[in-house]
Amino acid sequence: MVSKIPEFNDLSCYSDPAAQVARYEKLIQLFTEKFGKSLDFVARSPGRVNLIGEHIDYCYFSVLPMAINVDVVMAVAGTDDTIIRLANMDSVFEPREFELPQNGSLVPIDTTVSDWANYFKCGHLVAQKFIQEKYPDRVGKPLKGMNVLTHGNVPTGGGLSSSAAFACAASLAVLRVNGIIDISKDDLTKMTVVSEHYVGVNTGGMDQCASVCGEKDHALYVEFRPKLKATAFGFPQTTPPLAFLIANTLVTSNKHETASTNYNLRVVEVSLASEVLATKFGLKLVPDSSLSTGTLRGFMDAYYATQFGAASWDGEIEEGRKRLSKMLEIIEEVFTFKDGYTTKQAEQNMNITTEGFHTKFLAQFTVRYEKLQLYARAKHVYSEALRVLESLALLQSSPADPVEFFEKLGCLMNQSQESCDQFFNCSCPEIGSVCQIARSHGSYGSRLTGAGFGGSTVHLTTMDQVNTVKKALIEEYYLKKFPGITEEEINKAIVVSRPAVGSSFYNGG
Ligand code: NG1
Ligand code: MG
Repeated sequence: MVSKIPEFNDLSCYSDPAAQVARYEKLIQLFTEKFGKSLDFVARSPGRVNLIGEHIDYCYFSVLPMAINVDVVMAVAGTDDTIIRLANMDSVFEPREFELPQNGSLVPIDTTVSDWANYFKCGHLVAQKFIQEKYPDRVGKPLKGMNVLTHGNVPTGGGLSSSAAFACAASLAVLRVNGIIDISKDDLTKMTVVSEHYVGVNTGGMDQCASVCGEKDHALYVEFRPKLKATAFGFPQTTPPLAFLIANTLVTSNKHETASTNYNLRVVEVSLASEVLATKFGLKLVPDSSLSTGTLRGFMDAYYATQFGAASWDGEIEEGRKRLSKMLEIIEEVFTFKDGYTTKQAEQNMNITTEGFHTKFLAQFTVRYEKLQLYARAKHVYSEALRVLESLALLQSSPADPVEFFEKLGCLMNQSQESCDQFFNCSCPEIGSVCQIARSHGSYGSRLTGAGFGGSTVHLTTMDQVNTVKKALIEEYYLKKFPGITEEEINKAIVVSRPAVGSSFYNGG
């Protein structure tokens, strides 16, 4: 069944509708004041948090994120001209206005400037492409002009995908203003997955998928192979209900400055690991990553195809357990240098020349390293993929005892944190302290979320304990580490959320 983007005439898509009333009233009132006309509808899309499955999406192993209770809302009205007028309730983002090309070509984006309107433009661009592909008679004609007033409360720069939320809300608004009413989640996901590529960011797909497909009280099982797909799995309805607390360590890892030793180096190491494994077994991997090399998922499939004539793994849990456990055995044997490979050792283990090695692995991104941690990275990836499967199995098992469920899921989250720290080296001391404090004050499971090296953490707790965890983090982490931090700054750093509804329309007001 194709599921459609839901529409609401009230605020019941939120877990705290009452808290949203004032926000929506203000949005609607301000819209009318600004544009002298009432709005047609509100399009909204939420941020997301990854519950488990870190640094494995680019190896094409499935992940388990959920949409959260903070979102980007856009009050919208179509106009009779071809001008897009953008306003934002946050005064940091000044109003923007631009005219759509009269010949119907896609809206140009200047990626050399960092401007909030670019995120609207990339949402606009992918929506227009979709419209043109679906309705060829609309090629060559500009889309309609629109007035838009935005309000976003997804903290920016905290790993909660505020940019994906913004681009998804923008695409949704553009589609509806231009008469596309029945929008499937699948179509919106597919078009928005590439939207941020137009502002120069090579995102993977988990973020948009979670923002669009989120469902109340459900985690999303996001698969990347054989194709991008999100399936919602419900959390058990317990008393007390579960809650997720997301706490930003406020230690920023500047992704661009540190990429050469952090994110990009990890992408290179996992590709190298897959190639060393393939060489050992005489296999040739199909280029299947952003580096045009093999992936650890690709190796697993190739190994099973040649050894047992088996088809690619289709995601079935029992088969996944078996294959991933086998991978964990294989890496113990193949990677003899447990503490890392020099470039020379890596080359020898791949039968590749120094020149070939550089062109294939080091030319696209700058990376810096002393040793390549092939064993440790592969160990994290395969064990983390297995933990995602175990989490999914747990969600499907509808456990009778809620505490047992929380403890089991929490345990997997804690193991994920340990693996991120020990094997993927993407944690940091601050993440470690935040997790420790939370665990000793009512969190069942605590881990970093997103790329790590700083940034946000996620904690599994229950509604009745969430304030205890929050208080402990404020007293033992935020106030100690950042004396003089304001209440407002703390409130921005901590988000409490239950799994939320993804992209939707609001027609009330
Ligand atoms: P964050 O740090 O939340 O943006 C990044 C990647 C994800 C994934 C995680 C690690 C981007 C936009 N997202 O997430 O795709 O690889 O790191 O699991 O780079
Ligand atoms: Mg982003």
